[in-house]
Amino acid sequence: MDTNLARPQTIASPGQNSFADSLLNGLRKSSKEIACKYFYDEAGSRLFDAICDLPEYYQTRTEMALLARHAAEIAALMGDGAEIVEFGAGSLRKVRILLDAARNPRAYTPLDISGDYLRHVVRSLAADYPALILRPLVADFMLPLEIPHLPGADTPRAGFFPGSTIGNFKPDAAMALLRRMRATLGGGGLLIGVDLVKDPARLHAAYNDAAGITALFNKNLLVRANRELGADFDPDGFAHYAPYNAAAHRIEMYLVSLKRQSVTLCGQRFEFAQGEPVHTEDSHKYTIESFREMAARAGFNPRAVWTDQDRLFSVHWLESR
Ligand code: AVJ
Repeated sequence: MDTNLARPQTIASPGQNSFADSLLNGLRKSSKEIACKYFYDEAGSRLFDAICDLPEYYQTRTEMALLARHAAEIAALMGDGAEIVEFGAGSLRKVRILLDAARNPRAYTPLDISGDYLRHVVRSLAADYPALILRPLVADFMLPLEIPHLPGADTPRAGFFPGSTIGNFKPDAAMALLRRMRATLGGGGLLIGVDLVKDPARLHAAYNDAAGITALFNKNLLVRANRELGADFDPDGFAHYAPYNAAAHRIEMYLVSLKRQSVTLCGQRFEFAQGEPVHTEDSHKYTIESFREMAARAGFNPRAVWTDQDRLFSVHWLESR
């Protein structure tokens, strides 16, 4: 392994949109909101891992089973000697399935806004894949992004965006993101996991688990603001509320103020009425057809799609055309 390439390199400045700026802006709006990307500090990432193991949360285990079952076919579509580019802090368990099946993968390039997370990725993969070039890049994949080419012969790129993270974006933004990914991949394909429209009761249960882990995950935004920014949120003064909006095909997550209260953050006071919602996340669901249509509008050629027997989740291989 080339150790020069293993140190996370910063290729965009993710610092501009800090938690403090984003939170202040979101709470000043007439409909208050907190951006969902701030869920994932250390405690939040641990809570998300616990969500993935919940009996009600079918997504992670269904996607992993699809990747494992179709790994050989996926590897053939990715081609020989590819550079696998992962968008965002993915799960190492998922990428290992790909790396183990891939044909002579040349490089693994994880993009993330957290250098700490990337160092952890490199540490855990380097020993098991000695021939693989590890290219951790600190970058915000929401911004247009040009990844320098690896030295030597042209290496085909294969994108990886699992976990239905695409669902966090409204359809227009999701399409714009797909377009940017397509540009970054420079002719390479994209393997992407997408959660599917299904019985609302099943969706509701997945975001309102009996053990209350999703509620803790949601409230961790407030706990994080208290710890990192010295805010004085009372997490018990807010309720986790996650209804399924069937017309918009999405779970919407909120923290609802249980009383009239005020919170001080960075020297500013924010008032919350009793019953006032703070929007924290959207999780859009697609049909296989509606997702393929969106991918086509983003300039991809939707090729293979895999789903489970119960049609809970889908994994798509999109080619650049
Ligand atoms: C990681 C964005 C796919 O939307 O299901 C889980 C995050 N939020 N439970 C999702 C999440 C509440 C998750 N994604």
